[in-house]
Formats: sequence, C-alpha cells, structure tokens
Amino acid sequence: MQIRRFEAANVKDALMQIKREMGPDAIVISTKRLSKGAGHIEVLAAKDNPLSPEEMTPSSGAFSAEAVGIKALVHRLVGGEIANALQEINDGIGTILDSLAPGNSAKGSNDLSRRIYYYLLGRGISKRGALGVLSEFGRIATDTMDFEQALGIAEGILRDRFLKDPGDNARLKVLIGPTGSGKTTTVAKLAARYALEQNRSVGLITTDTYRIGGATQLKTYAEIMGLPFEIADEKKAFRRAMERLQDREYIFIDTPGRGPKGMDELFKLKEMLSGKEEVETSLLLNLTASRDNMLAVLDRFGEFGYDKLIVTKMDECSRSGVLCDLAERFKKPVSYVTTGQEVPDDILRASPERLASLILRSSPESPAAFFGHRVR
Ligand SMILES: Nc1nc2c(ncn2[C@@H]2O[C@H](COP(=O)(O)OP(=O)(O)O)[C@@H](O)[C@H]2O)c(=O)[nH]1
Ligand SMILES: [Mg+2]
Repeated sequence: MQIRRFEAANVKDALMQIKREMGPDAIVISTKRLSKGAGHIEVLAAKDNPLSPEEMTPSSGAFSAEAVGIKALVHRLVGGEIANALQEINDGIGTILDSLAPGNSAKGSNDLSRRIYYYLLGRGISKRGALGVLSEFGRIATDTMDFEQALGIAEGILRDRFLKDPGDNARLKVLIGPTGSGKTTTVAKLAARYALEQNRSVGLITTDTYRIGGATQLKTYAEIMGLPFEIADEKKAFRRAMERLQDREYIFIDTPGRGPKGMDELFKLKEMLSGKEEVETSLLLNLTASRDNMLAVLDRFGEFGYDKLIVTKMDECSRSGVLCDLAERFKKPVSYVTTGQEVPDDILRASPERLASLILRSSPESPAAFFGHRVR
C-alpha cells in the first residue's frame, strides 16, 4: 500500500490533486485542518498497487525508496514467494560465478580454460568447485597445450582434493549409512574379497533386526560363502557373537540405517565396541542421492564419527563430480567405490588417482570397465 500526504486550500482541490498524482483508485484515509493558514487542509490518501519507479523518487513526497523496497519485499514474502526470492539470489550468485569464468574476463578469452571449466561442470562439479580447480589450473597450463593435456592437469588437481587411504588393518569393520545406501550388499562384497580372494578368515555380524529380512539378506550371503554369521542387537548377544568369532581375522559388522532411532542403535553399538581392539567405521555415501541429501548424511553420521567413506552406486550416477565438492566436507579417505548390484564383483578399491579418473573420464554405464576388466 502506498500512502501519501497532500496539502491543499480545500477538500475539492485536494481530491483533484490526489486523483491526478495517484490515479482514480486512491482513497482518502484522513483529513485534517492545518493551523498555519486559514483554509489549508492536509489529506492522507492511500493506494494499493505498487509504486512505479518515477513515484519512488523522494521528491514525490512518498515514502523513501528504501521503505518502498522493504515494503515490496515484505509483500513478496507474504505472498509466498520466498522460494522464488531465494532462487533469484541463487541465480544472481550463479551469474556472478559465470562472469568470473574464463572467457568472460575483460582480459580476453582463454579458450582452453573455458573448455575445462564447462567440462568440469558437465561432470557434476559445482561452479564454485570448477573455478577453484581453474585457479590452480591457470598457474600450470600453458598456451601450447591441447585439451587432453589440459584434462590431465585438471585430473591431477582433482586427485589432490582426496586423501589417501592408509590401509585397512582393523580387525573389526563397521559399515554405517542410511537405509538403502548399500551396507548389506557391500559387507557381502567385502567379505567375499577378503575370504575368497585373499584367503582370510572372516566372520559376519549384523545388528539389523528391525527390517523383516534385514538379517536374512546377510545370512543368505554368509551361507553361500560358507562364513560364520551372528545376529547381535544387544550387549549380551554382541559379547557372545564376539566370543564365537574370536578365531576370525576380520569381522564385518552390518548395521540398520534408519532415522534418529537408528542413530540411537548405532550409539549403543559404539558403546559395545568401546575398549575393543581396533575398529574401523566406514560411512556409505550413495551417489544417486541429491547433493543436499549427501550433505545431510555427512552431518548426521559425522556426529557419530567415521574413519572412511565407501561411495556406492557410482554406476547409476552420471555426474560424480559432486564427490569433489564434498571432499572438503568429509575430509576422510574414500576406501572403496561400488559399481553395481553384483556380489562380489561390483566393487573397486579407491585411491585419489582412481577417484579423479572416475570423475573426469568414466562413463556412467561402466565405471569399472574404465579401468579394464576386473581391475580390483
Ligand atoms: N546400482 C547399484 N545398486 C546397488 C549398489 N550397491 C547396492 N545396491 C542396491 O541397493 C539396494 C539396497 O542395498 P542394501 O545393501 O540392502 O542397502 P542397506 O539398506 O544399506 O543395507 C539393493 O537393491 C542393492 O542391490 C551399487 O553399487 N550399484
Ligand atoms: Mg541392510
């Protein structure tokens, strides 16, 4: 609503002035006789529609431009347009980032940097992340490079975003993560890798007794591979399971992955494991989830604490560059990448080099094939 004050000799003159300056929709909300001169009156008039830019000038006698701006914003927010306003802000930031992108600088275009920049965006790296890579790229790249060489440099920069996995010697290996992130399948793949390929003695424990079939799924894998399997959802059962598996070199522990209640269960498990020999906890991060969802998972499970990440479902994700953006957040090594539903084949040992190659060069249909058949 726009409110303006008018002074006139009489009501008729005031109304004419209001109509002329505010249009026919304006309504009078108050009149007052002024003491300064005989016959002078003050009229306050109001109008519902927003101000035009001309009307926003302070000389018009309206509220100041700032106040009008705030009013317009409140009007929009009340109108349920918060999401739109945020989108506009977001688009604005995107435009600023684009303007910083190579090729748009006043200094002239840099074709190679521009191609790398858009290539990185195409692989799922954020604009901010891609610009970060380019700021380093600019220091190394030369004018005579071709695209392939430039990509090699970008690959090296990405590689340095990831930490190297120091190895996996812990006897107890716990897998945590949200439901459906691939914990049970990955436990089965890892158990097969250790037991069948490396001839290690392996035992399996599940603490997942919530979902119907939660335990059965792993039990079936255990039977197929001929590995001892225990269900332990509370302290006593867990102690008993550990005793039964005491001769085992490695024990993999599968967990349920529900919401807040699941976290309670995880903390119970942590208590049961405290004081035990070395434990390695891996958080499973499902690459098909949205960026926001992955950030939420990192936050939620970060509270619980984990040593490593296992990235799952890379086969279903065409733009794994998000990993590069998230690396700053998780600051832990990625130990494995899973690449399909097939047990035990669809899992790869991860390294900074492999992650950079997977992000930049693999095709989504066959991330593993990129490294050659059955590269482990
Ligand atoms: N495409 C694909 N599917 C996977 C992968 N890992 C697990 N899955 C599937 O994801 C679903 C959930 O897996 P599950 O191990 O039960 O997850 P959990 O709830 O965390 O134990 C199952 O259908 C798995 O076959 C993967 O690397 N790629
Ligand atoms: Mg499971």
